[in-house]
Amino acid sequence: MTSLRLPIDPELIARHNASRVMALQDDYGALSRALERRGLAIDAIKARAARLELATPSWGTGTGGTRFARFPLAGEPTNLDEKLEDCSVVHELCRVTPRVSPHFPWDQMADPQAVRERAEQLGLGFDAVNSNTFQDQPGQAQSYRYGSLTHTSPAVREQAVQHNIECIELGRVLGSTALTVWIGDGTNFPGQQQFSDSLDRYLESARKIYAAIPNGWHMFIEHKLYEPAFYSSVISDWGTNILVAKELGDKAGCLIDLGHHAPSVNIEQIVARLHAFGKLGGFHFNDSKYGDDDLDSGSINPHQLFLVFNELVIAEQDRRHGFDPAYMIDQSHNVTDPVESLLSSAEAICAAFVKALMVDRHVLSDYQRCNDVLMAFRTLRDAYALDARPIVAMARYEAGGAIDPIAAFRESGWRAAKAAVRSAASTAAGIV
Ligand code: LRH
Ligand code: MN
Repeated sequence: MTSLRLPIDPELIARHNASRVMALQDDYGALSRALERRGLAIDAIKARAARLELATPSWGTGTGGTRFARFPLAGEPTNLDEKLEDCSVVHELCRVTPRVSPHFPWDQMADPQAVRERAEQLGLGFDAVNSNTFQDQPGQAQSYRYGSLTHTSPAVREQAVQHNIECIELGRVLGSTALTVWIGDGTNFPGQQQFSDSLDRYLESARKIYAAIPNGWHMFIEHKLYEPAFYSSVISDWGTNILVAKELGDKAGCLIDLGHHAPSVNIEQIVARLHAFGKLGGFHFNDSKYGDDDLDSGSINPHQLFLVFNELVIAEQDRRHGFDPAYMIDQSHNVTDPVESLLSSAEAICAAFVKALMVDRHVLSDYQRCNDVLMAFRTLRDAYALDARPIVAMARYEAGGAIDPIAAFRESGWRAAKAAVRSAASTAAGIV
């Protein structure tokens, strides 16, 4: 077993917590009394919250950009090892992000076994691996200009299938148990492609990838309404996604990226539907106001995040075909320190989950049964209005994390220290 060498001095976290624990215990006590009045036990909620695990996106540790520009941050990671270091800082401070989701070839590695051991040294494991057939790599034989798994050329499709199989092989060594397949395939003009032929080609390719999925693994299909295609996307919505996942087999599940839907789509209902049919594979948490903005989770619409977790709490209590969704963050940090955004997002996701755990489900189902519409709504809103932070912070504190992770990160001087030793990042435009 590799010996643990965490990046932030545990002494710093202990000092940080020592000056904050009294206030936390006071807030926790007050919330405990408020929940007791509702017949809810705070420690049971805290215990469930403490088991929540999120995966950080390796690509989220660097500053992201748009097609217009990217503004690098001094001291941001410039290679895989530095990305893992920053993911370790996030987990050490918040204690809910024990795994990293890598993206290939962005995280290309010569020795995956050595990377696995390095990650273990940093207290990390690996979550779903992500393939990339939405960009052409230097020296690539076939171009993905007109698509990848759905391209009209068998040679292009085969190249894309082989890339996904290579990702699985890397993932096996890293200890991952899932492959996420998102493709940008689609059209910009009516008539550019035949919708059904494109989907037929997708299924032909996806079946080849599915055949290479090891036992105990999952294949997550990620749908997206638009971008980079702006007229039609082959896997555009949850409907196409669930049909494809059912076609492929039990190891296939649907991945919901919160930013991949048209504005005002009821995403929480999609969660309930996918769960009802045993195809709720996982999530890419982020937030958005307009398109796939990849903003920090809970930063724009925290109520939607609460409603999504409300459905997840219901699903966990009504397991039907089983319940084991993968929770991953997928964001692009254009104007904040990526570590701070990941810490802030982890906090928002935990808080949404805790608020959903604070719903008085007995009272709610009584009001639903007798169609007391307003009281049913108010029962949900009452939980949303409670302050989840004392439970999130207490669970984090008891797990050895920082009571205020962002303050602790700033107290550590991590970014300035890394700016002194890491090389300057490129200014190339694009999300990573
Ligand atoms: C596509 C997406 C996908 C990743 C990429 C970085 O928009 O959400 O999950 O491969 O972002
Ligand atoms: Mn995504």
